[in-house]
Amino acid sequence: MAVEPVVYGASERPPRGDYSRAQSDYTCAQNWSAYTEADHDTYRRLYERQSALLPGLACDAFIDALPSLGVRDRIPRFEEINERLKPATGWEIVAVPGLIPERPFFDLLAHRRFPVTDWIRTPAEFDYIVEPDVFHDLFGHVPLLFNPVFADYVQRYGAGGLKAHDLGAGEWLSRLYWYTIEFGLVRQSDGLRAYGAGILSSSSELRYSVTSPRPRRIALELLRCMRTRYKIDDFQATYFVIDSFAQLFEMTAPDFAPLYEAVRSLGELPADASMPSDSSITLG
Ligand code: HBI
Ligand code: FE
Repeated sequence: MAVEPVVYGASERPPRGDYSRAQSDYTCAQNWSAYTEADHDTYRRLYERQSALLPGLACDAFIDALPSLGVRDRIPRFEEINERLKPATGWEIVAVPGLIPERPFFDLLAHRRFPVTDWIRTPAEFDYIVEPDVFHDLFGHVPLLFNPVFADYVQRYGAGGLKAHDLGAGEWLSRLYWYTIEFGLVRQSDGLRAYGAGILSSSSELRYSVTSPRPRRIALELLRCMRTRYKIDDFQATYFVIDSFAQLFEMTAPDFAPLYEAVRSLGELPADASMPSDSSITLG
């Protein structure tokens, strides 16, 4: 799943999805009865194919949490998931018509409300869709919100995003989102595994990200990550690797303002950059 987190002004037309039904915080109702049999069938087939690919490629925490989504043969009702998610980590999922502007996005995360696109791709888009749909968001993002440490990281990320936005550093913080929450890898005792939603919901990038010798894999370092542009329409050229969600959470404890100054003065790097200070992670 390669999707450019769209950061657009309020004046530009939002992408796919009818935003007139959204409230001022961009949330809308999940009109579950509007899904067609074809929609439910698409979800079921995507879930079936993707869940079969997980062993040895997805991180243990994701595999353990996936059953928390509940039904797998149709698109779940969001309130059914929230009945389990709220008591688990204080999070709830809210329906949105699609990608939303940066600030409201950060604000939702900061308040433990994860925006889940409510429409699903057409059967013709089964293998590839540009923007996140309900399968990407539910299957890719929601299971790890049941993991307390990761759930705390996402909330802290949202709070940091609000500050970043006000400092004009939203784009740099969106790189941290991209290289962790969307395309992050974690080193387990039995090898590299994916935890990023963009990888976990992709039938092709999942295997590629943890087995291909082509991409760079480097230990996550915040400044390096925030300097590094990402690719939106292809597999990542670089994957950033953590040792645990606890490490990720601790790394993001300090105030980011000094980091933004460093990004500003050092400038950005291409997605396939290789720096002498990189700590490369080898396969196997
Ligand atoms: N909106 N619905 C939705 N989902 C996202 O993942 C998302 C978004 N808007 C902006 C965005 N992601 C990125 O720019 C974040 O890095 C802020
Ligand atoms: Fe996503």
